[in-house]
Amino acid sequence: MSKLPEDFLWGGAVAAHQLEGAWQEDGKGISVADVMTAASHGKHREITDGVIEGKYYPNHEAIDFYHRYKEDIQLFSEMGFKCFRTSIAWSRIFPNGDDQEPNEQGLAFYDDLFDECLKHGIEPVVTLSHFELPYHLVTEYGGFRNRKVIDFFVRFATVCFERYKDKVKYWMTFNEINNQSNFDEDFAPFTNSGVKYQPGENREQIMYQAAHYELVASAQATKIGHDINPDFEIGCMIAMCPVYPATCNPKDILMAQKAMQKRYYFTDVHVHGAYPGYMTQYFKDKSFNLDIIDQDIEDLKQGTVDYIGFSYYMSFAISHEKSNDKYDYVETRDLVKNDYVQASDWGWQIDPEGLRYAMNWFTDMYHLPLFIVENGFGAIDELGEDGIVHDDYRIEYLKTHIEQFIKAVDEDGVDLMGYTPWGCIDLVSAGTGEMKKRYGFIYVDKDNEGHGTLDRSKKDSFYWYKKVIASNGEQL
Ligand code: P53
Repeated sequence: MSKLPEDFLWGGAVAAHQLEGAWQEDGKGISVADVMTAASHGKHREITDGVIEGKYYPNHEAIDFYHRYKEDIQLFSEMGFKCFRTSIAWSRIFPNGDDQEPNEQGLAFYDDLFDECLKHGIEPVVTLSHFELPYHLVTEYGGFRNRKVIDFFVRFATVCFERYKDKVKYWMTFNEINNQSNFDEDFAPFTNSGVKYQPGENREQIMYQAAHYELVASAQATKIGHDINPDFEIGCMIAMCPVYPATCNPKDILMAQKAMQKRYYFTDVHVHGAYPGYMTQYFKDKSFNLDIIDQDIEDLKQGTVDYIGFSYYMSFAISHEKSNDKYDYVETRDLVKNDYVQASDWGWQIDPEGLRYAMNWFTDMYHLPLFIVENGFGAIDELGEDGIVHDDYRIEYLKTHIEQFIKAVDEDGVDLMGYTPWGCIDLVSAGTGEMKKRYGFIYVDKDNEGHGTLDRSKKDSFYWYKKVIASNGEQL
C-alpha cells in the first residue's frame, strides 16, 4: 500500500522563458528574460538596456520547446506524468504589458499546449508570472514600483482564467515572490518585479513597495479567478530555504527567526490576507512610507490562496554576528556555511531533511495543503561512451528528498498535493543563464554558447522516475 494518496500529482516543472525560445514569434513582445545574458557560478547575469547586438541571450532560443512541445510532452507522458507545471509567457499574451487587447496567436499557442497535455491525461499546473514581465513595463513604468502595473497583471490573469477555465484547474500567481527579500543583488528584484535600482536608492523600501503591489495584484487575480471558476485551485509560490541558526546561542536563534519572518511574511499575506504585526512594526521602525491604501487591505482579505506551492532546493544557516542589535536580515551578509550538509557545484546546500522540516513548518504556520512545485539537482552531465547520461547523483538527490516528503505525509500528517521536480527536461538556468547546470530527466544537446542539435535523449533518471511514479513512490 502506497503511503501517498492515489491521486497524488506526480509530474515535472518548467517556466516558459527557460525553454520555449521563439522569443519574437507570433507577436511575442520582449520580456525581462530576453535582456539577460549568460553567466556562470559566481558571475551574475548582465541585465542590458534592451537587446544589444552581438551579445548572447540564452533565453531567445532556449530549447525551442515552442516548436517541439509535442515531442517533449510525449516523453513526459512516457514517464507517466500526471501533471505538468509551466508558465504562460506574459509577453506572448500582452506583448507590451499595457496593451488593451490580447494577442490571439499567443493565446492559441497555450490552447494547443494544454490540449496536448490533456490528450495524454496530464493536468496542466500554470504559473501566471514566472520571471517574465513584459520589458516595456520596465522601461515605461519602472516595473512593479508602479501601482499601474497591478491593473496590467490583473488584466492578463483575467484573460488567461477566462480562456483556459475548462482546461486548467491548478494556478499560481507569482513565482517565488519572496526571492526579492534578497534586495541587495540585482537579479531577484529584476526577475520578480522588473525593478532596476539607481545608485543611492533605498533598495529595501522599494522592494517592500513592489512586493506589496504584487501581493495586491495576486489577491485581486485570485478573487477574480474564483469568481470565474469556483473549482479553480489558486496557490501562491514561495521559494523555501529554511533558515537555521548557526548555533544554539539565543542570539543566533533570534536572528534565524527574524530572517524567517523577512523571507516568509509573503506567505502570511497570501494565506491570511493581511500583514503580520512584526512587518507593520518593522515598516514603522524603518520609517518606510509605503503606499498601502484601505482598498488594498480589503483586496488582500478577499483574495486568499487555496494552497501553498513552493520550491525547495536547499537550506540556509545564519549567524547574528554581522547583524545589528535589531537582528535586521541582509541575505548577502548574514548567511553562513552549514558544516552538516554538502553543497552542489553551485554552492547550494543539499539537505533532504530540510524539506521535511519545511513542510512541517508551513503546516504549523498556515494549515493549508502544500504542493512541491520545484525541487532538483542542478549538475554537470557528461554523456557516457554509450551516448547516455548516467546521472546516479541526480537520482540520489531526488530519492532522498522523496523519502523525506513521504515521511512528512505518512508520519507527520502533512497534506501534500503533488511533486513536480524542476527542469524535468534540461533548460536554461534562471540564476546563471547556463545550459550546463542541468536538472532534467531528458538531456538536450545544447551547450553554454548555444551550440548543439537540440536533440532530446533519456537519462538514467528518466527510467528511474518512471518507476517511482508507477509505484506511487513505493519503489525509489
Ligand atoms: P537555477 C534562487 C534560489 C532558489 C530558486 O534555479 C531559484 C533561484 C533563482 O536562481 O529559482 C528557481 O536555474 C526558479 C526557477 C529556476 C530554479 O529555481 O538558477 O523558480 O526558474 O530555474 C533553479 O539553477
